[in-house]
Amino acid sequence: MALTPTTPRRAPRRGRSLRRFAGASAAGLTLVVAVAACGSDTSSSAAGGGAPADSGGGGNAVAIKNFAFAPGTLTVKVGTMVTFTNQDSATHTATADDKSFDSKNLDQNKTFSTTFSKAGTIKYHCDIHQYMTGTITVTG
Ligand SMILES: [Cu+2]
Repeated sequence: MALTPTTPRRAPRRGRSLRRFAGASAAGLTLVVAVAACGSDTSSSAAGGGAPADSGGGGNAVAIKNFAFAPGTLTVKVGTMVTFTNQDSATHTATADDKSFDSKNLDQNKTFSTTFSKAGTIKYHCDIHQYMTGTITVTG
């Protein structure tokens, strides 16, 4: 006899809590969809912004390729660091005619970086193949 009144009291409580749960999960789904939409927008705009920055950074790189410096003439601003990368299997150097910088021997895929702190025109060459020449113009 004592159990009979208890059962109907519990039943409505379960019903109410189920309805509350259903409402909460519907709201939760809406939030998940909104967050997912924001996430895809953010990643696509970030990828679009990254590409121009990367190509801009290529302006102070010199490749040593097919027994030549590329580009052969480079103009940079004072304080710019220039990186030479030897892409040949042959060893090369990037040596300033006035010896203001000298990479020494660069094997394949080795890099040498130097920073130009003074305005002027610097001619350079490969110490091993002296017909390989390049020019860096540093502007103030
Ligand atoms: Cu060389």
